[in-house]
Amino acid sequence: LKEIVAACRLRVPRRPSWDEATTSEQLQEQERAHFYQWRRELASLEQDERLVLTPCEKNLEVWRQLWRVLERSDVVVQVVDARDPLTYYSEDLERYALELHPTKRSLLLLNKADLLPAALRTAWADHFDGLHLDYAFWSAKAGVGRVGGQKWGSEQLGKPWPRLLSVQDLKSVDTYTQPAHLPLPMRHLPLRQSECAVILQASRGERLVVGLTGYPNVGKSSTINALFGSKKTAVAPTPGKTKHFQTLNVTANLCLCDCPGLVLPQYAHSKAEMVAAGVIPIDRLTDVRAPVEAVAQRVGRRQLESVYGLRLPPPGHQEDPHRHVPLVPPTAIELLRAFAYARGWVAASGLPDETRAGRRILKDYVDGKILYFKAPPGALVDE
Ligand SMILES: Nc1nc2c(ncn2[C@@H]2O[C@H](COP(=O)(O)OP(=O)(O)OP(=O)(O)O)[C@@H](O)[C@H]2O)c(=O)[nH]1
Ligand SMILES: [Mg+2]
Repeated sequence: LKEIVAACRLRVPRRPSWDEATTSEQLQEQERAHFYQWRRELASLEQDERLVLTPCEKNLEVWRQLWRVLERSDVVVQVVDARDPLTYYSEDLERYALELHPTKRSLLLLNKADLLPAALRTAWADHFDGLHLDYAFWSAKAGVGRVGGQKWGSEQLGKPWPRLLSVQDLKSVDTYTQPAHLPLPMRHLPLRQSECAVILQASRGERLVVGLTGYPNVGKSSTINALFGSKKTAVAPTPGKTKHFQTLNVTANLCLCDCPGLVLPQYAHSKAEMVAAGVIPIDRLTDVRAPVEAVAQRVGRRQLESVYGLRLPPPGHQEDPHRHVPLVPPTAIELLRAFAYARGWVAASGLPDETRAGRRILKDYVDGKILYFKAPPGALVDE
């Protein structure tokens, strides 16, 4: 109950309202005051040890970037990592967009869908259908989607009207029985051409502005590059690559806006889980054990042994009677030492280089070399 009560206060900070009469100095000052008030509230929540908050963005400049992107976007796309969408999804961001203007549309883009097995895509599609959210599965890495054997991507977007796929198009395709034809099964892409026109009219803009927002490292910049079919904005395997928002014209009446990634205020299970979620830069980590333990528990013994060709020590049942089940995950120390040893990585101390091993494992996890995905709450998905 306490968490629910507190969750009401866990909001994306709003930009204070302004009009033509507000000078830029006044606005800056109000923003600062407002923002520090928000941080104080957050800090008071954090004092309660029972609540673990995500290490959310504390820099006003980065929030200012988000505010600008939200204000100018007709369609606010929240990009999330399809392997674990709920960790990256913020309902409050959608609410905020609507507060800014009732015609703003939100879309959930489940990126990195290439790393998600079809059964889980179906399960998540059911989940988001149930919530009546507009969503689409997508993979920036695969670059383009295919519908009915037809490529779509920059060519379609390059036409005078943005052709974000219609529901009609998708109905004609059985996304789940043609995996060879359809490397990116999508079930639902909600923006029809006619809808785009309506949104544009309502916002009285000249161009449809589509803003890509979301956590760091989820693939916002990659998505933009994939849509353009060329490198327009820098991409990196570490979070925090994009520092300033960038507006890119696709056509005379469609424009994409790349926003820096922000960790939004939410409850997390632990900081280790956030590292595993790829939103904290791995190279700056000093303690790799806790996040590696989280990863080991997620991906399991068998996969670690087969991907890395390792032989992990069998669970030591003296320490813990529950650990002699054969598939019990290794501890972080067991995994790190076996990994460093197998690669001959030795630290200055002469011991196995756990930090180097840990960073490598965490990067492989974030990059999808070792696989993990979550099923929607309550879903029964065959193992
Ligand atoms: N497997 C897979 N990897 C992806 C996909 N999209 C992006 N990536 C990888 O994810 C990492 C982050 O991509 P970016 O596009 O820089 O992410 P971003 O959201 O712009 O990140 P910030 O600028 O830090 O907010 C890169 O290593 C990409 O190659 C995808 O669809 N599938
Ligand atoms: Mg980026």
